[in-house]
Amino acid sequence: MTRNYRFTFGPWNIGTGSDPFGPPVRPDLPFAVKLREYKKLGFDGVQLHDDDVCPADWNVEQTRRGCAELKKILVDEGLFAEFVAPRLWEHAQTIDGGYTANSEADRRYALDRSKRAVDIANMIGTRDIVLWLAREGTYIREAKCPIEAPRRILDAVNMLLAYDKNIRILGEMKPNEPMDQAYLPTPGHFLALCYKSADPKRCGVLIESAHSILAGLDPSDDIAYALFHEKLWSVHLNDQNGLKYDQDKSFGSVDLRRAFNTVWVLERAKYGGCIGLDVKAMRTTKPEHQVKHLANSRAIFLRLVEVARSIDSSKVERLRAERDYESLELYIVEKLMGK
Ligand code: GLO
Ligand code: MG
Repeated sequence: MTRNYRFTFGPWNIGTGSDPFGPPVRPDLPFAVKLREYKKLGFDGVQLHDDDVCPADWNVEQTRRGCAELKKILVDEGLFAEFVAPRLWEHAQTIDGGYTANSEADRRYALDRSKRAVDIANMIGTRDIVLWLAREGTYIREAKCPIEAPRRILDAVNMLLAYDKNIRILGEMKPNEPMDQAYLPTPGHFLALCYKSADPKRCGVLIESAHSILAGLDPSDDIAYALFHEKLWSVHLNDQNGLKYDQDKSFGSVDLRRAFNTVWVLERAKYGGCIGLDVKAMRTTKPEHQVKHLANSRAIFLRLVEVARSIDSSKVERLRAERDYESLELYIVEKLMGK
């Protein structure tokens, strides 16, 4: 059952519970300790920011050593690195964004740091670079030129594609938070940019459920659209209770039918990428339970795979042909209720 799917998450998915209104409520686990949890939880690979691997201000030699050390730990633990994402939202030079910052010096910083993320990816053995364009947007519309902004993002993508002829770029789009309005707010926007890039074959998307929901879209339809383009190269599955801050709730915990449709479309398409679970523990979670949200999300995913595999597709086709969507709905809901 599990053999088709490889599960991944990032070190940020085991957290201290701090939020904008309060300090940590759980101890901050060292990265090496987090890495020991992966296999125990049934996960196969690690998603990484550049500075999860080593600090962003390390020189070439220090970076090379940092990468070699992490690579060795990954090999020892039997894990692989899924992707590297340049963290372009915490440094002082990314206050106004990375690629779309108004300051030329700040844009240069973002480009240099992204190239370094490619070097890190090569050293730890992955060809996938994820761009979550956190601060590429505005708080007020007048702050930046919305025609120039996508051009700057495209130039950055092209620069990375030219810098390394092997890497792939995966856009992870999100409509808001931290910005009021993000540029390229949905996977559809980024897919259009892929086709304008210097090498469309190496440009695709990572789709996160919560981000689609925040954009008012259904994650399974967003995922299906990227599958149609053969550009769904990773996912961040989680859940989201309505239009508010990005919650990263456990997969399927809010809307089981929405989660089922996500799994069902991945199953039908024989999706071969990783199942990333970008989930956060509740702030109320005790330290001894702080990885349960990961185990639970994986378990819910696998349970929904079983449900998807138990669907009688000829029955679905017959009900579609008869336009009997009332019966089709009851059939699916009863499946979800264990019948
Ligand atoms: C935030 C994003 C973020 C990314 C991560 C890797 O909303 O989901 O957690 O997934 O930085 O790109
Ligand atoms: Mg994410």
